[in-house]
Amino acid sequence: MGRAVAAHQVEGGWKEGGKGPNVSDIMTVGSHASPRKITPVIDENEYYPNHEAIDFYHRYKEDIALFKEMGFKCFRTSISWARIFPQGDEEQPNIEGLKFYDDLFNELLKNDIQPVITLSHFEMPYGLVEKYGGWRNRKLITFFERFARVCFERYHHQVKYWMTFNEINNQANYQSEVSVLTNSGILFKEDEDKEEVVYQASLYELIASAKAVKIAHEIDPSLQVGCMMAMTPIYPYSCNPEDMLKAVGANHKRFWYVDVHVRGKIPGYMQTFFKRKGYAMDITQEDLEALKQGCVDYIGLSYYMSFATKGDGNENLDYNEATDLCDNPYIPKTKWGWPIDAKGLRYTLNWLYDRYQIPLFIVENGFGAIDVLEENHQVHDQYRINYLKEHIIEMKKAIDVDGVEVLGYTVWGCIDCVSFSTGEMKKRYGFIYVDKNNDGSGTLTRYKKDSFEWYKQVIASNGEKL
Ligand code: BGP
Repeated sequence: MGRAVAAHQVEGGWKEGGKGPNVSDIMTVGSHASPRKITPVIDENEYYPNHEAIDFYHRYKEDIALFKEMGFKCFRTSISWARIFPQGDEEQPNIEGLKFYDDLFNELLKNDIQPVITLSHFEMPYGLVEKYGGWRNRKLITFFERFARVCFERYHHQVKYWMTFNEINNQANYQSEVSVLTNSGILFKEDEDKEEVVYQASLYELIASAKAVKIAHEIDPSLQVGCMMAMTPIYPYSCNPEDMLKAVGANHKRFWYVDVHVRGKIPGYMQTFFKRKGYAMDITQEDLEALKQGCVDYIGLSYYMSFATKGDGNENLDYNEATDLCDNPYIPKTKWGWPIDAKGLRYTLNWLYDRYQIPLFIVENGFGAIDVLEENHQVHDQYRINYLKEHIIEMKKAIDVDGVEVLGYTVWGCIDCVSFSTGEMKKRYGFIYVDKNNDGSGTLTRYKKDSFEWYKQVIASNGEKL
């Protein structure tokens, strides 16, 4: 048991150690009501939360001491691709960037905390967007392979558990410009078919992921490389067969990525979909072979919520994430409109394990809330404890009753960090409060929340004492 973060949401130091700008560095602060702005050129009048984030780049030793105190067994973060290849297309890596992660991983191991690492967690060098158009360009496969090889060679003694792309399926919502930019480095052109562009980029990423898995196993057969899915199961609104079928189609569109990662081939329902839409996907025999040879060892997943959908008579079971979801009357929502459904975690673990029969690793789950720092520097976040407790109970049922194989559980945001979707600091997940506000003000001092002591005993009892 442990916790998780991502490089761009905690590190800051956006220009330090030779790092180049990455896609999250050009996004401003938004809110649930208004999305983050994407500014291809840095605008001096805007505030960019990821530039300093919570300054983990300079304070990681202090933070790891707190993780140790909580008893973390593992800690998930990512490697900032732009620290290693500042523009993305260099032949040689940036040594100072590599050195930063040597030190970070050593510090974790010194404290008996195993690093669990994602290669690309919603970030990539912005140079790859400007020069190549991001993952719309096949050349990215080679750049990613190079990045992956450098990381596996350098860190394979320190890191055993890896993931290739964070929530690769988040771009199934291709209407969200933030999701598309952070997943695949794409800025849309006017009048292009967004869906087609995103599916092609996804295919290139899946090929790159498979090649990375193969490279990892060649370098060190003991490495475990997983994929990482945003698992938001889509329930049928009712037992009406129309709703049931619509949900089948919706889950296909959201989770076809897992089929490719685990089974090493493009599922039939996607092949017929591409044909029907007239999408001429660029995929060669060699690519298909690469997919077969790069099946993942485990499925990493985030679980925050479930969705629901209603049938609409569409014979092709087409699904559009922006328009085809409906409210589920049985479950409440957070302030940011995220449905809270602990039983959905048990459902998801069963669904995945029945289908793929390989180990699962819950690498994100958590509760984003507005916390209040009291005058005595306490934060009473019982709501977070309740949320996590309910989810851990359901995870245990999936393991003990349903026989699902779960490798681990890392809660999102051990320490408050920049929200991915809105860029806000006030959407907090941590057990450790960071004094920093949405406009960047604050001392960056760390304070323990009530959930800190609670999670400490959860880890110590391996989930027995909740
Ligand atoms: C996941 C991402 C994380 C993270 C988390 C919480 O989708 O992998 O990077 O931020 O969600 O989301 P948010 O920060 O938008 O509340």
